[in-house]
Amino acid sequence: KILVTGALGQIGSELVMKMREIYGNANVIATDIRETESDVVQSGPFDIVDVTDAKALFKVAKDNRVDTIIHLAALLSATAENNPLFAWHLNMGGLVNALEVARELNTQFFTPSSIGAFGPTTPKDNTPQDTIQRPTTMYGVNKVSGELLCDYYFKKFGVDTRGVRFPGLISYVAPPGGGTTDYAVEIYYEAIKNGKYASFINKGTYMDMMYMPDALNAIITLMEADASKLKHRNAFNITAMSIEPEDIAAEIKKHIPEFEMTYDVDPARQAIAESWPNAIDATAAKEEWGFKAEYDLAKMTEDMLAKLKIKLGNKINN
Ligand code: VAH
Repeated sequence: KILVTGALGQIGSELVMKMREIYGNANVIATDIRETESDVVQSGPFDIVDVTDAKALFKVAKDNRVDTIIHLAALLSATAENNPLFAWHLNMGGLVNALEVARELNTQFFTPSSIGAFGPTTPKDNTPQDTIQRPTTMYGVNKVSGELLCDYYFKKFGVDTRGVRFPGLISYVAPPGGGTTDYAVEIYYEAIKNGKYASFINKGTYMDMMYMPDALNAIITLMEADASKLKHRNAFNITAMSIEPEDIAAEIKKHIPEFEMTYDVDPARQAIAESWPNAIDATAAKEEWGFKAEYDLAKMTEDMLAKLKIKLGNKINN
């Protein structure tokens, strides 16, 4: 049985549904800090759990006899930068509670890291799997600490911890919450709704990105990988594309020729973006567990626009 925290977030909303398809509805227990009208809540077990409440988290894991914990509950980069102390409390308090449950119940464990775990002194192009990690954001500090803590629980207590450094994730099911890469999601919604978008990240700012289906496959492939083949654990560089706002605008224009891109740069999120790599190297993930991405910018854009036309079209028509 699999316990997912942060199950109503951008990744959780889709990962829970995919895991229920694969492993059975009753075998994926979704939890989040609140309950909403959603497929996740309606299609299988759901509990309200605050991951900073160690006892509550342990109880839901023990009562359901889980053997795998997917820990997604966290604040993303921009939100964390606005509330750094709360971010430390939730991101690190939640993580150590989840790791303790994994240790006590001897479960497998996944939690994501991010390209945000790198900083201004990290090589920006072809960023190696093993390199300098001196992030300058609270989110980055949380992600590097999280990587080290997960490796520690593996080495010290034998907990089977695994993780990936996610690039910006693009999806149409649940909106991301407070990320720096969210411009790459908003642009598709605005292209459909208004035919124009003012990006808060400046032109020429390259970041790694990935379409959600590839992110979900990466989690499941890594968790099912042969442990003896893993030279790394927390966390693997993975990416599908390195793009800047103009690249997305140009691809959207192939479908919506009248689309207009402008810039209204947010200095705070621009500064975060500039502290991150342009393009990371995912060789270790490919070699150690067969990571591969199916969606490039063209394929992602085609799918995003088609799916959002349906999703937003329904709303506009009703
Ligand atoms: C964020 N979407 O922007 C997340 C992610 C690499 C970006 O960590 O904070």
